[in-house]
Amino acid sequence: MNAPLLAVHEADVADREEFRRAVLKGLSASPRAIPAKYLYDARGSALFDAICELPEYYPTRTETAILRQRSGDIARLAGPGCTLVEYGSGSSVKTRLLLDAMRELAAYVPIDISRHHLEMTASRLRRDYPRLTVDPVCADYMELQQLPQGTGSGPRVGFFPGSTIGNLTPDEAVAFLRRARRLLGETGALVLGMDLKKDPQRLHDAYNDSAGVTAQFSLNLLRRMNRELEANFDRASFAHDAFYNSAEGRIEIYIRSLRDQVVTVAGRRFAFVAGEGIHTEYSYKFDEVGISRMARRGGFSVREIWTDPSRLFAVAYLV
Ligand code: AVJ
Repeated sequence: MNAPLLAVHEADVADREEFRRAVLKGLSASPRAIPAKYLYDARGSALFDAICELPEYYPTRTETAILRQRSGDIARLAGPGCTLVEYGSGSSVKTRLLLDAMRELAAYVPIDISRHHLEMTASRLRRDYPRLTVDPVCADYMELQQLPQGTGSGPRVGFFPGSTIGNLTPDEAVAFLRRARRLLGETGALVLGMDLKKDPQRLHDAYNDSAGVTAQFSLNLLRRMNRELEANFDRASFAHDAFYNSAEGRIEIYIRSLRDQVVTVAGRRFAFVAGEGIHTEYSYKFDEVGISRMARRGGFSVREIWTDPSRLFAVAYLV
C-alpha cells in the first residue's frame, strides 16, 4: 500500500475511535446527547445539501440572496489586500459570491476537519480563480486558535455562514467568537450568518419538512452508528422530533424512541423507555439585541447587520 492511502486509512481509524468514544459518552449521559457534528458523514452531508433545497428550509437561499446583494459592501469594508478565512469549506456558492466581489485578496484560507472536503474545495477554486492563493488548513475550526505561520497576509476577514453558530449554546458561541478574535487579530473582522427569530410555525416547518428529508438527516445518525459502531438500532422504532423552544429561542432536535427497547452499541447495551430522546441538535435563533450582546461578549462589535426584506435571516459584519 502506498503512503497517501495509508495516511487516509489511519485518519479513518482515528475518526471512528473518536466517534465511538463520543457516542458511548453521549448515550451514558442523562439526558442522552450526541454532538451535532457527527450528523455529517458522507450520507449526512448529502442529506443536508438536500435540506438546503427544501421549500420549507429558507435559511440557505435567504442568506445567499443577502450575500449576493451585500458582497460589494463586504468587499468595501474588508478593503484590498486582506485574507479571507472561511470556517468550514462546504458552502461554495456563498464563498464564490465573496471571492467575486473581493478582488485583490491576499489569500483564501478554508479551514475544515475533512481533508477530503478541503482538497475538493481547494482544487475547484484554484481551477476557477487561477490568480487566487488558496491555502487550506486542515483543523477543527471550533478549536483552532491560530493559523500556521505564513498563512495569508494583511488583515484577516473570517467568514462563518449558514447559522452554524446556532448549533452552539450561548456560552459556546461566545467562546468560539473569542477564539475567532484571537485567530483573526485585532484588525480582523468576521462575516457571520445567523437565522432570526420569527413566527414559530415557520421555524417548526423548516425542521419538519413535508418530504421528510430532515427526519432522514436526523435518523441517519442511527444508520451511522449501526455501520461504524456495530450497533443494532431498529430505525423504524425511533422518530425525528424537532420543535421550537420559544423560552430559549432555539429549535431542539431529538431522536426519540417509540417504545421500550434495548440497543447494543459497540458491545454495550443501552435501555430506552418509550418517549426517551437522544438530543442531537440545537439551532439557536437570534435578534439584533442578542447579536450585539453575543458579539460584545465575544470581543467584537457590530459594524453592520444586513437582513432580507422579510427579516428571516441576518448577515452581520463584526469588527
Ligand atoms: C447547519 C446547523 C445551520 O440548524 O438549520 C438543518 C442544521 N439541522 N436542519 C440548522 C440543520 C436540521 C442547520 N445548521
